[in-house]
Amino acid sequence: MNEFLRRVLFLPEQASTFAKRVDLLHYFVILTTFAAATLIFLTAVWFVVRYRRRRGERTSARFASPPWLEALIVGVPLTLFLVWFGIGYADYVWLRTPPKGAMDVYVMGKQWMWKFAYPGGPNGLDRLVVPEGRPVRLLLTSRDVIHSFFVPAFRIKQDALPGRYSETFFTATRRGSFPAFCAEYCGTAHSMMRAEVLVLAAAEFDAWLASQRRGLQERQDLGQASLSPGSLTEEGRLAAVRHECLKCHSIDGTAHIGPTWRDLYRRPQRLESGQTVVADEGYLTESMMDPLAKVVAGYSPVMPTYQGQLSGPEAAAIVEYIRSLSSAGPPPAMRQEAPGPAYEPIPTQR
Ligand code: HEC
Ligand SMILES: [Cu+2]
Repeated sequence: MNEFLRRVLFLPEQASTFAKRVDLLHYFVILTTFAAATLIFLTAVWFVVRYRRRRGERTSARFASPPWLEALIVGVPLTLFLVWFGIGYADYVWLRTPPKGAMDVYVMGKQWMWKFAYPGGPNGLDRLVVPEGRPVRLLLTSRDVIHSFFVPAFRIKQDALPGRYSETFFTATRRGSFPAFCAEYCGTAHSMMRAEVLVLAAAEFDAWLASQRRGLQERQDLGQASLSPGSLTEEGRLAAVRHECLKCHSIDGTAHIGPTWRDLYRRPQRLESGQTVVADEGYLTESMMDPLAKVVAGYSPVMPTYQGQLSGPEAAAIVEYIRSLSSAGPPPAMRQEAPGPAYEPIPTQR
């Protein structure tokens, strides 16, 4: 049934844990609306025939429907909408909540290519290699304009915005190669902004990752590549120095004119307004662009806005820098334009 409907509706393969759930809701909505539309059409035809005007007959002026009919007409659609909402909401929460322990991959959109970087290496263009059956969290950002990372077979689509991180996750259930697209018109070569998602068996993936890292290590030993030069973290530190953020912010835990950046990332922050927010990527970016939107409790609102002064990539780099200032050790950094190696061929043939 699932397979039949998938084909009839021209849906792509179902290659992630989301795909089937998303499709089931889709079938449910489309089948009920089809049925309702058909029913209404047939009723209309029946009425046209049954109640057509006959010679010498006078039409009745008014017809009042009984309350039970009114209740039915309101109740049935309302129930359906609420059921759809219920299923959709549960699925949405699932789709938006990456499980703990998911593997992180940084995704950067850039006119007109996708760049994928694994914490600790490697990085490469236009091919995302992932293991089957393990959750993968994508942290997306953009170097220039808004892009959107779309993998139809996984039923995921997530905007990549300049100057901030957005995230999404998936668990691939099928091995093979699946196309990924940019789903946000981003310029003349938008339609060429494609990538491949390659799903390998978990063991195969581990072997691939290890061999990629070994290659990286060898080149590093030879001085041809290194794991950290030109890292986003370092760029962020330089941008913070350049824009004199550190006049007001410390990185050692002491409060200054502004709050310290040490351990700021993911910290619940109490605001002047009495609310508490978690200092995630979105909050950090907003704090730079619109500092008065959320003022931290106990500080004067003296921070100037950096809207128009910090470029998108700079803001993203500073966020990465702040992320790295964690006592628990720096999170894996996304390398940006380091002359990293492109991926080597996959060890197995398929
Ligand atoms: C004139 C001093 C000053 C400068 C310069 C300054 N800030 Fe701030 N910043 C503050 C103050 C004060 C606050 C707390 C009040 C608020 O939230 O607006 C703050 C808050 C923040 C926050 C939220 C921190 C938290 O603990 O929730 C971030 C992020 C931030 N600043 C980033 C930056 C960046 C990035 C720069 C440089 C591009 C910068 N600031 C430059 C004074 C400054
Ligand atoms: Cu794009």
